Parts: sequence; C-alpha cells; structure tokens
Amino acid sequence: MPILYSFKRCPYAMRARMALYLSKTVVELREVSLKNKPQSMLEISPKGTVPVLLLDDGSVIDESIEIIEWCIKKKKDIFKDTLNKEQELSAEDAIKLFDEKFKFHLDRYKYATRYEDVDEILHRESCVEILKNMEKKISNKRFFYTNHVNKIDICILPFIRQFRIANPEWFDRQNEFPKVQKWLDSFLKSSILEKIMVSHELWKKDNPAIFFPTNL
Ligand SMILES: N[C@@H](CCC(=O)N[C@@H](CS)C(=O)NCC(=O)O)C(=O)O
Repeated sequence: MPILYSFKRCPYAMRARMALYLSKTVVELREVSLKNKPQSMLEISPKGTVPVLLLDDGSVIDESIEIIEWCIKKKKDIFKDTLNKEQELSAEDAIKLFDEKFKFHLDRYKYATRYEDVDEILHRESCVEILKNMEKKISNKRFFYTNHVNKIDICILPFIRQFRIANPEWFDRQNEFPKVQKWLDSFLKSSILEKIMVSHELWKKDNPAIFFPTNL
C-alpha cells in the first residue's frame, strides 16, 4: 500500500489527499510535524516538503500536482465533469498563479512576524487583486466551473481557505469578490473537506498504521 507523508493544514497536502480520496486510493497516512520531519521521509525526499507519496514499487512523488496527475492516470474520471480545452488551460494558469504568487503574498500576510520588514496589508492587497481577477472568471455553478469539484477547486481553494482564516471577519466583510466568497463557502461546507480534514496523531514508527481514506 502507498504511504503518504502529510500535514493536516498544508494546502498542498490537502489537495493531494483530495485527489487520493476522489480516486479511491487507500494509503497509509503518516501525519508529520514540519518542525521535526521523520528521517524515513527525508531519506526518500530530501527537500523536506509535504506531501510525499511513496508508491508500492519504491518510486516517490513529492510534488502535490504530480500526485494529482498520478491519481488521474490511475482513475481517469476522478472529476465528474469534463472541462473544455479553454477552461483546462485557464485552470492550469490559475493554479500556477496561486502556487507562485498568491502563496508568496499569503505567507507574508498570514505569517508576517516570520519575515523581516514586511507590510502585511500590502501583501493582503496583492492577494485581493488575484481574487478580484478570479471573480471575473468564476461561473454561477457551485464550484469554479461546474457543480462538482474539479482540479482547479482542489488546488486553489485550500489557499483561499487559509487567506480567510488569517482574519475571517475581515474576509467576510469584503464586497469586491462575492463569487469567490461563495465559492469558498461551498468548499467549506463540502463533504470532501470534512473527509480530508480528520485529525491524526503524529506518526511514530511503532504506532499502529492509520489508513486514509477510511470510509469511501
Ligand atoms: N511544491 C510543493 C510545495 C509543498 C510545500 O511547500 N509544503 C510545505 C507545507 S504547506 C512544506 O512542507 N514546507 C516545509 C517546511 O515547512 O519545512 C508541492 O506542491 O508539493
């Protein structure tokens, strides 16, 4: 059985767990502390980020997007709806934008004290600009393009969730990106989020194995 090194609140690990859940792939889940990563994880992926997926044949996938791609290859219809080519390309661009730019500003807004000399409000504004851009593209469906989660939803929403958590009252008061707020709300109320956000004890070698997902 594959092994997943994961951290509950990490947006990248969240997207990997969602893809595993949607593809009905059962893994042994190893919850790690980012401050004290297990040696067995660092041995297979020295860069030390989660998620890390160790496959039965010994190969390692340590990029969240590649874990999603592996799940799609394994079970082609993990997303219920098919997007058209234009939507697919636009989704890929948006995912890149969140990984490269939104996350940069999010960290400096949410964890400003960890950085020297950052203006958290300026970084919050940069995030808002990106959200306003998304606002123009979002459909009137439950999720970004359709009524079921797709790749763009599982990749981006964990970041917007974190952005809200930094100051929920402020986020909910904003009126420049109502569709984004609604989109996030659909995610926060979804059963998929509930299924992947179960708390687990930190992994220790001699503890009994934890399997994920437990009830498909
Ligand atoms: N590009 C990687 C990024 C993963 C990543 O940066 N994960 C964070 C946690 S959210 C991490 O493990 N950081 C290492 C650390 O904090 O020591 C992916 O998509 O899997």
